[in-house]
Amino acid sequence: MAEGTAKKQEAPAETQDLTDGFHLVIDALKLNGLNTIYGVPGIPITDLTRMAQASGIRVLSFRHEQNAGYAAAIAGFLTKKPGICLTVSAPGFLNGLTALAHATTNCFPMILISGSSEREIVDLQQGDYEEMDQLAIAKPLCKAAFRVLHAQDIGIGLARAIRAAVSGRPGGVYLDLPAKLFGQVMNAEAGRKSLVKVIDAAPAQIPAPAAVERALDVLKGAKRPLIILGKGAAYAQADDAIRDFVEKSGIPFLPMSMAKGLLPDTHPRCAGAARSMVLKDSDVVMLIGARLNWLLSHGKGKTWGEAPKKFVQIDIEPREMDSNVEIAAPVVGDIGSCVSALLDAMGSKWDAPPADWTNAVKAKRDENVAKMAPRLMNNNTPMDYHGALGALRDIIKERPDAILVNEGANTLDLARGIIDMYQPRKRLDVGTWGIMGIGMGSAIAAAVETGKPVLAVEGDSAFGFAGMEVETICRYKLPVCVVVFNNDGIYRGTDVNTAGSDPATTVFVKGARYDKMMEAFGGVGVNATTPDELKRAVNAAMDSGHPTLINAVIDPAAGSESGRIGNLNPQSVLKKK
Ligand code: ADP
Ligand code: TZD
Ligand code: MG
Repeated sequence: MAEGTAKKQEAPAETQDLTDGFHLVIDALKLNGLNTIYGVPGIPITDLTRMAQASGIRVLSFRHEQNAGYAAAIAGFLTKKPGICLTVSAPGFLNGLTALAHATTNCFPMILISGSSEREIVDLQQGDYEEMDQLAIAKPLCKAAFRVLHAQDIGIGLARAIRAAVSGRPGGVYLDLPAKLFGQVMNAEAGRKSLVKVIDAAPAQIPAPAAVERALDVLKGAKRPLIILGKGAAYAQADDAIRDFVEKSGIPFLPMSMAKGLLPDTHPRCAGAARSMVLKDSDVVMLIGARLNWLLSHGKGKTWGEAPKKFVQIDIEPREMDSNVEIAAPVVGDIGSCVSALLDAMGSKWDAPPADWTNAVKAKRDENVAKMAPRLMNNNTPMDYHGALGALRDIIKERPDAILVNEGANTLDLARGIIDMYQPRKRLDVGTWGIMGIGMGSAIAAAVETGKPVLAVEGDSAFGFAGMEVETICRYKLPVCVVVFNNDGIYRGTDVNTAGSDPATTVFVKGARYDKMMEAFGGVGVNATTPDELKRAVNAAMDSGHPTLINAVIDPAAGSESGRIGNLNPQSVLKKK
């Protein structure tokens, strides 16, 4: 009561030219164009969320910090500005930390700002409310971590966080703000002067001319060249230069999952549907913003075949070179600058790759597309993945500016192959870790940051990691259509536990109706049992922009263990068949 009354009173004249930690944090964010916060309120940041909202910052209040963190991470990917996630101390901080580590792993710029307890008590381990040495815990899991103890350092603290997040290889940054900081008062004018507007936060990194020449020499010597576009290329927003380079060089390109759409999957040079062949048979491979990690079988082994390879790699991180295999021509710099420099140095005349190679790639691709086509047209009930995804594929073709969010195992791997993308940064998925649970946070951030309709295609298990955020989607009235591929479980819904009455570990309640979850919060729920029903329901959702969840009933026997990566499962020689 007393607190409420005090707040309503006019500030005394002598305090009117004062500011405090709350206001300085908000002013510093706004000064740097950071106008959206994803988070969960509570001690000590509840008032910060209120005051931020009052100041015009959009504050998206989630049901769990991990989802707010995933939203911030993908906002960073979409905008090239650090996505901001705001949490309370200890448990809220830890809930956000998975997302911060995910952002760092994926090279997405993000800042996790967490309130924390009093240093004096934390350092003496005297048991404060939600006590935890958060800075120390965050450090190994992010690109940089900072703590601000004095209100006059808030501007510098945020400037350091922004630069660390977006410069060089982007990543996650932790900013620790102890409770006491928010109430610290200082002269308003001095406060204003202490803020920093970060100039040129991610400076261009121009490649050395010799590196550019070396790369072109290697490409010129190629008989069967291939370009691999990764999500770093999507992030770089150098879309025109990349298209020009692919088209001028005439080299077939293979998009990694989140680089799909950088050039349309239907582009004549796209080798997406001939992936196995181009990886095996190519002789020179140029990586643009893609790492030779597990997703590319580390650049060696069966996937890459017998043909000797030479690699050209464009990356902003010099230490990425030779991480898995020798890189014959490293080009270190930002992708926009590197690709422009390559285009300039290519001059007006550039010989296309040998026609027997480009024709062979095209033939393989056409063959695979034709093989797949009839499966995508089936109208089976219960649906299989191909029938259901065939319907969604048509929808994205008709609505190429919609954003596709995708997670699951079979639901992910098959959708990636089946749904063509036509525009850059329209496909958001599980990223480098293959993490489940990113879907709802990604969908919310995609809708908020772009204003475009979002289609989230979710395995039933994947959806469950963050299902409660359908309330958030309804509360903010976001144009998100969630399709849950409900096959009663993880990979398949058919496992049986023969040892007792408990269900098998991979199966869920049979016949569950996820659509009812959306209805509980005022959204639209639909149960779809055929591809036609599914298509109608998604089109209606995307036309109306109303939050919608479609429970797509998928044959529990249709999937395979771990989708396309079953080979990564360790096998016990003692396992009973
Ligand atoms: P994918 O999973 O799609 O193969 P990765 O996440 O493995 O992609 O690789 C992305 C790479 O892009 C990282 O090595 C990162 O350093 C690099 N990168 C990110 N942004 C830029 C940029 N603006 N310029 C150059 N390289 C970048
Ligand atoms: N936990 C986290 C955070 N990430 C993970 N990747 C997993 C667990 C393990 N996992 C996968 O790799 S896929 C998956 C799990 C639990 C779910 C697959 O089931 P689904 O998709 O229903 O989402 P399908 O269509 O049934 O294959
Ligand atoms: Mg499933």
